[in-house]
Amino acid sequence: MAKTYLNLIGGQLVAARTGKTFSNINPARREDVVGEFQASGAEDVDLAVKAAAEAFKTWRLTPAPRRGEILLRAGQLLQERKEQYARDMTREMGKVLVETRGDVQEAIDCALYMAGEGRRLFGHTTPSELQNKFAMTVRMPVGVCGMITPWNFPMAIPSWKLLAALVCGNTCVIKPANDTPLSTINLAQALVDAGLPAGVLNVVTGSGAKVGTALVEHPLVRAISFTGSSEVGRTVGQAAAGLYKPCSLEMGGKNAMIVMDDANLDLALDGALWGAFGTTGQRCTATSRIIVHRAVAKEFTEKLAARARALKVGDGLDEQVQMGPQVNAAQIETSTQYCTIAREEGAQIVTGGHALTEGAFAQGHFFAATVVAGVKPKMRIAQEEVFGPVVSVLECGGFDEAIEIANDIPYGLSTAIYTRNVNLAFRAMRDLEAGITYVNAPTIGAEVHLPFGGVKQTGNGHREGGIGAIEFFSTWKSVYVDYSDKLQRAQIDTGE
Ligand code: UN1
Repeated sequence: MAKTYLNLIGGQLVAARTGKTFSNINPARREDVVGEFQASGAEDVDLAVKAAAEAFKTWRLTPAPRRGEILLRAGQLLQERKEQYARDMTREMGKVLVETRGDVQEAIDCALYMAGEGRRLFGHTTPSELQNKFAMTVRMPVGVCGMITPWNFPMAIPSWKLLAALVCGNTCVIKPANDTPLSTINLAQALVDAGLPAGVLNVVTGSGAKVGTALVEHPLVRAISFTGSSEVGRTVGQAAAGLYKPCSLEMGGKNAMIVMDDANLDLALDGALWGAFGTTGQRCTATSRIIVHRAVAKEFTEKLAARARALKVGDGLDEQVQMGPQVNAAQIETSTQYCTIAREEGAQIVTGGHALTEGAFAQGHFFAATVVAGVKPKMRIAQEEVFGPVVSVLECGGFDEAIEIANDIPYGLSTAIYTRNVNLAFRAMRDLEAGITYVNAPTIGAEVHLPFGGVKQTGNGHREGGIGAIEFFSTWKSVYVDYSDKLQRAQIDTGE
């Protein structure tokens, strides 16, 4: 019998008022039920938000360095529990153990960074235009924050949002993805064990339509942070806009790696393989287009296909396995459809292009590592996010054309260029329209202390990670202190 997990509301583990649960299934072995989780509804969200609003009264007054110390302790607990939490994550999400260890590590890194932020949270002092008057800015918490998080980084992404929000003095209600609720519950457990007071963090599991919507719309929720598809993000953003709520959206990508003719080709191949097939291609930063200089395209494509074919696919809990399953049947369906679309558009599937269903693969949701060649910039396979192990190779005649192709998409998250020409590297850093650019490294692998996010349909101008997240989860207050003992009028008493 699989274990039943409960919501965390006001410091208590409680069942959903709906009385319903849903099963969390291991995508590598469907008969393995990771657990039963609460299929919550609007009433559960209401209770959680009210608990968070109550806890805000004292949490906002807790000195930020004290808040940071709790995060530091949580980071230490995550370190101690890293292996168990990584295994839980591979079981519910599918990605291989080295990667789920990395996912937990990202939460640890974030905890250490945000713990330090408890002793910074810097504002400014600035001269007043009047005599005997003092001016400064201070960061204030926003209030109760609602978070909606995806399944591909089940602990890292919740940590980016929660830990930044918490150190700033906010209280939180988080709705994790239905495919991966356990990793968020594990993160919450570490925070609770580290001493986070009751109600400061609340976890409500369930569907986006019921729990997500109720969270966005709840009048006591003051800010929303969402990571997921551009389609859902638009709905979340529209709802939040109608309620005048600050809303951070981090969404899709169609990330390009440019490989110039002077590149170290073996290095570029290593990068392409990791960027395209790491996390089974299910990262918003995944390398999904490789724009290769014509002079090296044939050699590069052949070698990439050979490397892709040689990848060991299987259950991520097996240390020998290099690429795990996709997270669920719907993702397999999407990958399959995009391979059909690519064929119909006239591109060639060089390797892969289909689900893996033989033998042990039949028990899970596996898809072959896929390389598509002969892709033209305007094809759907070159424009739309697949979120699976499917990478397109496009040819270019030179640097300017490469940049043009790279930018000719609706998204702008991550980009990369492989070249040994320092001038081209700097031009790429300047000209690629994206929130992130890598030189001689693949499109994945952002570190927590740098701003994370993108332009165009990838985001709505906010950033996660480090100081970017602090900006979103705090609000500025400008404070003026007049110690002249007389009425001084700004803009009027100019001293002339
Ligand atoms: C995501 O794909 O949604 O930069 C996040 C990276 C990871 C985070 C990815 N650190 O690839």
